[in-house]
Amino acid sequence: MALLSMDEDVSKLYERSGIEGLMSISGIGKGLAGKIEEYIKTGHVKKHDELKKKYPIDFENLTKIEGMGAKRAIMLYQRLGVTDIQSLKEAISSHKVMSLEGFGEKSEQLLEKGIEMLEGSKGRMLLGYALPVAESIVSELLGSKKVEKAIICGSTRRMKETIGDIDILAISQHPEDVMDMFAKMKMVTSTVVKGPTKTTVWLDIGTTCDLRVIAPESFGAAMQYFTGSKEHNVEVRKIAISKGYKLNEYGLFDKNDKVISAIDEADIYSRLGMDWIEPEMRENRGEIALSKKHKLPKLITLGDLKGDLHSHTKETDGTNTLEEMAEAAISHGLKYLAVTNHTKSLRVAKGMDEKKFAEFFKRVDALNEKLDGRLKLLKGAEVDILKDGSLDLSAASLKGMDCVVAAVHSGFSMSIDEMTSRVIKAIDSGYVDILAHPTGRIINEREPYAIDIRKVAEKAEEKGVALEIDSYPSRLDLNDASIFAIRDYKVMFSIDSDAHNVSHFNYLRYGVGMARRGWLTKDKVINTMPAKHIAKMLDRK
Ligand code: DGT
Ligand code: CA
Ligand code: CA
Repeated sequence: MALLSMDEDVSKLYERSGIEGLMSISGIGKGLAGKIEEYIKTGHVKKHDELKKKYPIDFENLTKIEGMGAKRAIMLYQRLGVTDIQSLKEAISSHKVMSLEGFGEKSEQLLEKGIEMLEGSKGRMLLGYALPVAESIVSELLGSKKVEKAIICGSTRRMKETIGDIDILAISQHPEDVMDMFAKMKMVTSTVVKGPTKTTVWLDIGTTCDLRVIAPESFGAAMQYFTGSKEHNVEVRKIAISKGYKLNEYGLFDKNDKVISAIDEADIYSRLGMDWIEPEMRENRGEIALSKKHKLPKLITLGDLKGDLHSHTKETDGTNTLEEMAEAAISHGLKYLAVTNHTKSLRVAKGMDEKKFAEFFKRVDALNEKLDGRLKLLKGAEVDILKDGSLDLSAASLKGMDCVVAAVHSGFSMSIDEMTSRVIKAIDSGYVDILAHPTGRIINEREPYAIDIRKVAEKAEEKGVALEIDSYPSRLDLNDASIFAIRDYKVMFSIDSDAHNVSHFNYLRYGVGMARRGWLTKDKVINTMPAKHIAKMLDRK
């Protein structure tokens, strides 16, 4: 997981910074770093090879289940003969796992859930992996003289958190040449079907991509159709029918099949008496009625973000220095950055204590002077919300900070009431500015913990605490559905990168995507505020 979320090849990191570099990755300690070093040098890990020889166990897939490490896999093999996911499922359904020492009923249920998550996730890929690849396919297509236009459609254009496949639309007078070129791109591993209008290929990232080539006059209609969602399209088509028209991927036609509109997407909506609808809103959640009444909200855009209020450095589980993170934030056009390292309870992330924060903040002050207004660094922490709802740093330490981000990192399996009170107690403390990744889910890996987000939003509203939209591709937390549910509350949001690396500021667009899917406008998001006002905004006393 930690390795997957890195944008840099681990071997490059190793070349540059050796075993220390490896250990700077979140969740990787000395033992694991040693094994990675061994793998980079020799292409093998002796311990792993030995284990594989000794036990006929499908470690690779079994350890993808949450809560399942090699040790447990071996134990399950020795006691129950479990070798793979199928045999584990059988052992679970006959309740053999819960009777084992060290397992119990709860861990049996957790394993069962873990398997469901793993299997349910099959085929749906994180937007954060798919979108950059879709963009590089589009730019390669556009690089060819034979392609007039190319655009991403489908769930990727709608910025859904996960995508089933990538859909791309292109205009060309030479469809066959374009399909040939597409099938030969370096990210393509095999071709599923190839025709002059539609080609489907497998990509090396593990998903498929549909390319459709259409005539120029149908571009708008095809865009509208292939952007979806299906549910949205069904409603739009009903409106067309009610006006005596026909709408399909080729255009909007009258009853004599005469084309009314086809080349331009906005014009098609307009001919139906509607305003053009942002792709992120096309989910049939009420956008069609608003569009007819010309009352669509003006959604927040990436360009509206002026700063980032959640980031990490090498001092805890980030991979870059404070100076490097500051420069990266500047190059992403940000005017302020809160540096919010982990606190002491989070040992896996080398969490810091009060003294370490004080020392670190001296460096932040010094760098702020040097930056001379190019970027304003805010002194902060991502403070752990402990099981009893108290915060993992002293009041004095928290009081001195510009931006306190609070988060749950442990004790996930509480009841909804317990978890809601725990988080509300933290919000009530008066020291918190932002509640980070409020549901704790990791897409395809960990379910959100049980929490009453409406109650949390009410308390956050009362105390002036913002709810985070964490932009990390595997988090996207709050997600679009939660944002949508509380969009009319007065509570404010903060769209943060949670950057652990200089490249992670690129993630902000995924958080913005969630916000847009939840219909948020710029005035609901605190970090759209200019640098000179943010300190006051965050000043909670
Ligand atoms: P995905 O790939 O599961 O993340 O979701 P989409 O929305 O990208 O779905 P996909 O790839 O099956 O199809 C792309 C778009 O094409 C979809 O959003 C709407 C349109 N579409 C596909 N099949 C149908 C259909 O049977 N009826 C209608 N109205 N639209 C369709
Ligand atoms: Ca798709
Ligand atoms: Ca598709």
